[in-house]
Amino acid sequence: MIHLPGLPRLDRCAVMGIVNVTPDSFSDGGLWLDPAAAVAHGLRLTTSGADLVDVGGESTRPGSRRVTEAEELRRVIPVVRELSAAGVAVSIDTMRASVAEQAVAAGARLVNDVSGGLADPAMAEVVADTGAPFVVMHWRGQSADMDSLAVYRDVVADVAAELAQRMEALLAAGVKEEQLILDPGLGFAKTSEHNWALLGRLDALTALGRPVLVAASRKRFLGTLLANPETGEPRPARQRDDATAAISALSAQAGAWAVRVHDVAGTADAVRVVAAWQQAARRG
Ligand code: PMM
Repeated sequence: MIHLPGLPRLDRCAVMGIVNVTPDSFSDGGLWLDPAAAVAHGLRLTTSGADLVDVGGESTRPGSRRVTEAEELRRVIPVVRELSAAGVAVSIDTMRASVAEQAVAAGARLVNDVSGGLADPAMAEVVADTGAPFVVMHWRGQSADMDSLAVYRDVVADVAAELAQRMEALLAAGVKEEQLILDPGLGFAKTSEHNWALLGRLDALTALGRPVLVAASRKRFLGTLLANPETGEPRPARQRDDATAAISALSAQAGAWAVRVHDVAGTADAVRVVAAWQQAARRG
């Protein structure tokens, strides 16, 4: 069983629910911008079966611009503090070391950095100092220009090699191996084909020896897969939750440590089905 410092021990794939405290995230932008609404949503996700709640204050949708540090802090810190005080295991989704540091001081137990420590040179030191688990997502550049960076020789081998390099750099900066969690970064400098290739070969990431987080929830490649056969229109983001739950089940079966989702209920059921199935298979 995987154990990460400060996080609950589970005998199944963990469910990370999403609270985006942003006006512009692609599927829930503007819904939880008010701190009280964000806290209420985080508590609802916990009741629906989330093991962790990921709070973010900056949208990373393709083409998006950065928010200021002051604005990001203003959005996330009260939400992190209140959810943590209510006993929720909170994860802070940020590329900024200062935000990570203050969020951990406010009770966050995990730092989720979509840049894997690349966007802010101070991140590694903060993560090393806090000792909190750290999600190292595969990332090649800011969202404003990431689509032009989706060029790979072999996407599975390249992403695995780039994550291995990141792990080495973080270890050299004082982060402990037991803190590291890896994430393929679906949709970040990746086409639909790249995303599917990475999902189909999750074993290439689990082989790196650290827990793997899969964050496919409502992403564009699901909209493309489920496009209206007549018009070719992508399936709208809010109608991609059944497909997301299917990905959660398959990720759990493939050995993912956790899945990060907007709609927690379907995925909470899916990971329990997989755990029961695997237990039965072990009994033979
Ligand atoms: N994707 C988004 C935001 N945060 N964090 C991790 N670790 N991995 C991801 O793929 C990821 C992330 C963008 O999606 P959202 O708007 O649904 O939060």
